[in-house]
Amino acid sequence: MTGQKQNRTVEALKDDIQRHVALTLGSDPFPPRKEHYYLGLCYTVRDRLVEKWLDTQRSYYDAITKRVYYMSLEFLPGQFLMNYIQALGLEEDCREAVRDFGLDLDDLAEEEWNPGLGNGGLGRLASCYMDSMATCRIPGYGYGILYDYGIFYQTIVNGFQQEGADNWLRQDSPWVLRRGHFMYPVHFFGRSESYRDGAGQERFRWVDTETVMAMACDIMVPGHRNGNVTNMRLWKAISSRDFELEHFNRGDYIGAVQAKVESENISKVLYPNDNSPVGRELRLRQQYFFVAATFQDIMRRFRKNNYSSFDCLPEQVTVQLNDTHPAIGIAELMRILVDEESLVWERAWDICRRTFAYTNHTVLPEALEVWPAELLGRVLPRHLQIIFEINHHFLEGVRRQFPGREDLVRSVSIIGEDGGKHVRMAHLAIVGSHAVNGVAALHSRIIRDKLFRDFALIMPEKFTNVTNGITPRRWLYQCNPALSELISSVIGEKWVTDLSRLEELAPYADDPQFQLRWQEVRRRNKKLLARYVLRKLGLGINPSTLFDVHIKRIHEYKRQLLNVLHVITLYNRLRGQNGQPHPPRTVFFAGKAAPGYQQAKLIIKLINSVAQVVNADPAVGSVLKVVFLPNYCVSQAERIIPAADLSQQISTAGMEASGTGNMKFALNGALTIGTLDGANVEIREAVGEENFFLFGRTEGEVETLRREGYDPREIYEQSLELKKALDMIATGAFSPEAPGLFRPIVDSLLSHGDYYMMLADYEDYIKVQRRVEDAYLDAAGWTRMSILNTAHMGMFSSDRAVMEYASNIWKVAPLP
Ligand code: AZC
Repeated sequence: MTGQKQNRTVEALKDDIQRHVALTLGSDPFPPRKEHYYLGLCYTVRDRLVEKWLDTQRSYYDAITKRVYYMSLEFLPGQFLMNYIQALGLEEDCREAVRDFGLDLDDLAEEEWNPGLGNGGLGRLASCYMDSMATCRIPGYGYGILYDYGIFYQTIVNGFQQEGADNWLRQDSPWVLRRGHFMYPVHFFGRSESYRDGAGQERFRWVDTETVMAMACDIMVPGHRNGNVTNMRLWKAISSRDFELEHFNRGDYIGAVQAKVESENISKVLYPNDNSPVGRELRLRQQYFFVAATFQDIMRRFRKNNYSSFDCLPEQVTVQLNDTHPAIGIAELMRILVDEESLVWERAWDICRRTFAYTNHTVLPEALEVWPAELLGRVLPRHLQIIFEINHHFLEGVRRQFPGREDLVRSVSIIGEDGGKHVRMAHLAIVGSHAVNGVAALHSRIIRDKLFRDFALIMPEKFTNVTNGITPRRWLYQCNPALSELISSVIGEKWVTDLSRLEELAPYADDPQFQLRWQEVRRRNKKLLARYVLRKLGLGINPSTLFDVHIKRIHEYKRQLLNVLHVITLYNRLRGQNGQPHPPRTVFFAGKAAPGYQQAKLIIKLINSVAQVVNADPAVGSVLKVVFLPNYCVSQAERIIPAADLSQQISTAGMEASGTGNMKFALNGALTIGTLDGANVEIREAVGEENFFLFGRTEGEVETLRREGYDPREIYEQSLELKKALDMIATGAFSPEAPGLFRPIVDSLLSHGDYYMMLADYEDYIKVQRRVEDAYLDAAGWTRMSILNTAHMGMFSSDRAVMEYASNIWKVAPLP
């Protein structure tokens, strides 16, 4: 940009910021105050996006194109301001504009709260895909719920997790545009009534319902410097006016207000469970609420497009189900087509199946959603009836295809019988979709060959894989400016929208000059993280130590406990002072535990207790430090990942569907210590096995061991170091104030069968950790591996993933 033009851009930004501070916020622009100027800047940036957003929406209508509806009960977008500014290419101008007011852009950006509208990987994936759809110009929308309370705010009190309310909308967010004119009624309860239509046909209608209104709230998602802006539409529950009036007419004023409050509870709070559903009525109502509102929006657009018949719905609409949470949509679309539009069942079913596709995100049996038929039938009586009918037609087909195979019929039935009749949502999703995908090659294979084996027998053509991806914009360009600049200085900036270009870095891996610059950037990032830790925890850490990082939800299958066992083992070795010395290391943990998951919460306490003992022991001094960073969220990940040397991806093989944190670390030049699980398998193939620290049993070995009988006690008895570590936990070495506190943890390993096979993988893990240390001592060798990790991560871009969905599943092309 020429100096003069830039000057004009900066002046215009400054004028707008001050105008918004004065006229939008009603605040005095002088003296400039951070909170006001932050919002002033937000509105200024928003103005510039809105125009492009309107253009984009108009272009969809002009093209009468097929649209993608990405339905997800969770999104984790992270902070918006910098993302928007960078997407618009306005970073330098904004920096200068606020500098002229004596403010710093990064400081202002920190004012923003994280919208915690998701739990973990599943929600973050949805947001990466939104970013990629916008950047790749795939016409699509995200649909979900605008929770008043996002994932709880985590503090650590005396080592224990404490949950606080995350009232992120207390001060209205400048990014949420409320659309009071897009309101749809959503019905619940009542009953299904049969009647005869004009032709004497038996039909059904859903009557005597209670109604809640769904109000559209939109958030813009811009593509990277391409003028394209997509929409994420989140529904907020508003009480329906009719509902209130009914009460008023009966003179029941308090009752009317109470009913209003209760109906608005639907979008109040996100369920804070990751990989473990809770079968509560409110949760089912949330699911149907957002599904029903979304389908009214889909139908409104479809009708506007001069449709000739519903048969062309699948040519204009494709719905991706992000796990089974929106799967009730299959019954809802059938209800719309059959009850409201009077289509015959077979025709409606054909349309329905061609419209939906389902992504599975977990094989953990306890994480597969089921709804008691009684509950579903009470909240959604007509839908339960439709599900029974879907099942009836489906099972008839199975019986025709596989005569005499009642075992098969029972296993694939949408209705499960043991422990009371229940609806298996994954079965409904598979039967009602034309494509079913897992999220990494290994995971998709497990789905096809094990979890849903019987379905794969009946409908093999449905099963496919789309390996997850992450957006290079947030997860490199935005979170790691120093590394981005270094990369761009040698290969240009095209990698930001074409990540495969990182391959061009590979020839620099052995270049001593480039290595020095790479090391310098990494050192700088580590210093920044050390400063953050000091600020947050008052704990001084040494940036020249090996930064060993394990950040993700706390879950037994993710095996934070195995990591703790290594930490204790290392601690004991350091105190024993025998053998080879160890390079200094700082072990970072961060993550939330579901509030009802006792074992996970106890693991958090254990980490903090071990940290307390280790960090205070002069015998280990600065050679080992342990840090638990409270309130893990997207913004915290953006700070930690660029500073990590070692990425812990150590789930029990076969249990982590994909993982996406693993990709973020490797992209930023961390080396992975990991099992052959989820996308680790493909990451290792991509970066080269010599640049990846592999350990542990394979998925097949885990299965064999489990089948043939696994005795963790035998391992415990045989390994001195392991025995010592576990005995210390069991006898209160880390909890002298309550010696029995961690007993349940040791019991889960020694008395309850160690389901996650921590002990089975312990020895190998410790060994490979030793190899990590040796490798780290060779700075040039490590740097080489680090560069090669980044260079080979191109295929893990969410742009690649979204384009695979687009061509293989959605059958949509990017807009020109
Ligand atoms: C998660 C998986 O555990 C994780 O491996 C994957 O990377 C992520 O989805 C995105 O695909 N699954 C869930 O969170 N699943 C549920 C049902 O909570």
